[in-house]
Amino acid sequence: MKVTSAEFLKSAFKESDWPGDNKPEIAFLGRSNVGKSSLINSLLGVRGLARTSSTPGRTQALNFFTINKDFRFVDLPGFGYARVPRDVRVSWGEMVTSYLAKRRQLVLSIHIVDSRHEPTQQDLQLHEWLAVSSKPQLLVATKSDKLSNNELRKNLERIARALHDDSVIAYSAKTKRGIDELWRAIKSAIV
Ligand SMILES: Nc1nc2c(ncn2[C@@H]2O[C@H](COP(=O)(O)OP(=O)(O)OP(=O)(O)O)[C@@H](O)[C@H]2O)c(=O)[nH]1
Ligand SMILES: [Mg+2]
Repeated sequence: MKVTSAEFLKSAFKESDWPGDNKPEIAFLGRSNVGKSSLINSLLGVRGLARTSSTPGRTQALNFFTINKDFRFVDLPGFGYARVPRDVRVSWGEMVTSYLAKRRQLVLSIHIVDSRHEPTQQDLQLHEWLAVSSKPQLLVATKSDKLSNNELRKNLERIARALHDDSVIAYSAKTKRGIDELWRAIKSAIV
């Protein structure tokens, strides 16, 4: 995919802020600090478009980006950051589940996990929400550059087993491993 333009559109804190037109949307979900924003930036080849931070749990809104004036990426808030206050955590769940359940523009959800770690209870829960939303979903294991090939292979098997999904794509925002495969999946979702 040739990216000719990538623009930040808006942050949405509530449903009435979601964009109203019919452009298809690809959602990026996962644990706080897992590398969602880095993955978006690396896919688009734009540094710093989606904000990356070393302070996890910062992003508490849905962030919409318009790509090629044609479709959108949606960077969803990360979950599982312990220091987020309880009421914020509750609204996180509501924000994400209502987006997944209601958003008719959503054509593909990309669930991002850390290739180094066993999926958490919340990853399992997210995986179930995605299954319930009955829209296409894709599992991506990022930060693969931090593992040897042997470790990566073992961990991919473990992730596939834990989430009952054996089509997991190994990715790295640093080396761009997996970028072609990921773009292929996105392209076929938006046509
Ligand atoms: N080595 C390596 N580091 C990565 C990769 N992806 C992300 N990181 C690092 O991991 C940290 C978190 O990345 P973010 O992209 O901000 O993660 P996030 O999921 O958007 O975090 P929140 O928005 O806080 O939920 C940053 O320090 C990134 O530089 C990767 O593929 N390889
Ligand atoms: Mg982020």
